[in-house]
Amino acid sequence: MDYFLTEEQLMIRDLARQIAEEKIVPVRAELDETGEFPWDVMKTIAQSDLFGLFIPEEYGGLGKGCLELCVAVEELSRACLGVSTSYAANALGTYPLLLFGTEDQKKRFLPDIAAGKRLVAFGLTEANAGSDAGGTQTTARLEGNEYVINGTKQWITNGGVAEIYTIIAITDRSKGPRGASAFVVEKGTPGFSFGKKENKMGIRASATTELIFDNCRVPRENLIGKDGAGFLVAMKTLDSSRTGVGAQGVGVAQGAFEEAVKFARKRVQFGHPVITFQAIQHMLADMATSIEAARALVYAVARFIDSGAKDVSKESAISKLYATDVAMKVTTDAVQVMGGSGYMKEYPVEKMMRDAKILQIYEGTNQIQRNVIGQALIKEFARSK
Ligand code: COS
Repeated sequence: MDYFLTEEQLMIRDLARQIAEEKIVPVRAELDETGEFPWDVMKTIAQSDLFGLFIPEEYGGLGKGCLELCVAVEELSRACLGVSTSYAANALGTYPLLLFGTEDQKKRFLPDIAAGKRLVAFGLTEANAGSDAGGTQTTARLEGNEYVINGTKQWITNGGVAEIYTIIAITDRSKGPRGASAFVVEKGTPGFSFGKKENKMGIRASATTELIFDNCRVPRENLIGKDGAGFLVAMKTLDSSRTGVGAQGVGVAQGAFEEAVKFARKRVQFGHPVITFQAIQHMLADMATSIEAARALVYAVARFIDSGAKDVSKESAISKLYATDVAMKVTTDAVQVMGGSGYMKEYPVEKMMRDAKILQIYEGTNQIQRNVIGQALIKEFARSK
């Protein structure tokens, strides 16, 4: 289907597709097996300027928006969700600086991020603060001109490999969600270390660790936005990034669908290629339909975000919810179409199915997306009365 992408957007898609096919497909099974971080691929992405896609030109980026980022993320995800997670998490970690950073912070950090010289991670989740983002226990105490951070963040994508961390910590517990603040912390800051690397079911090429803060002192200038604005920074960051998770869902679903079609054309049973059987055709038809619907939704929401709309919570949750549920269904069905072969590691679809599961969990579980959508609807109904 034609989504009327501009020449430039098509070039971005082709560039990301070329990197995916030439640099990611040949190594994805090995990365999945070893759990090694894809440094070589990151270097190629950096050379192609794709890290700077969504960063304004004045800070060394290409000045594009959410749609271009989604197009690139989709193509990388079609090849490997582990690699695309490392790439997309970089954008997630950058949004707090982009949306709320001071001019000085932007000048200090964005050019290196755009050039792919330094990776970024976003640190919100903790042992007791996952879906309940307001349950943050990590603290930041102001002492003179420094904040002293204490606590542990959990399951942080790009943990250990990133140089720049945007994190949420409580500066005033008595104020509830309004007592949280956002900070930027650089790797190497005394008192900041990493826990063990997690051994995951999928997206194994991506790095996931704890962030440990033990009397970690950062200058006051590292506060992002106002003291007490941390919950808002986190929510606006997630509003901006969730459509990208939807794009990951479209990409991995597309990749699995293509593998299933390729296989069904070759596999012969009862004297015929299995693609000639209606049972298989109906599954492929449903897969193709849901992928197209998910892509149309993700692109539409990305365009809505790029239009400068103020409140995109509901729409971004809708796109994440729908496209990632599609990803889980389509990758599972791809394994089914391929039968015993689909279950084996010789083919990439079992990995795609394992990888897809995280999309329904991270950046807010799909149950939380329904809560966000439901709350937005209640507000809309109240306004329309
Ligand atoms: N934009 C702006 N403001 C927002 C907002 C948004 N997207 N979401 C909430 N707020 C505001 C609310 O309006 C409310 O303001 P008031 O105090 O003025 O009423 C305040 O923030 C607190 O909101 P709420 O009461 O809805 O907070 P909850 O603690 O109930 O949490 C959810 C809301 C569940 C939506 C939030 O905790 C969430 O998104 N959780 C998932 C987090 C997540 O994605 N984790 C994954 C790890 S990060 S990769």
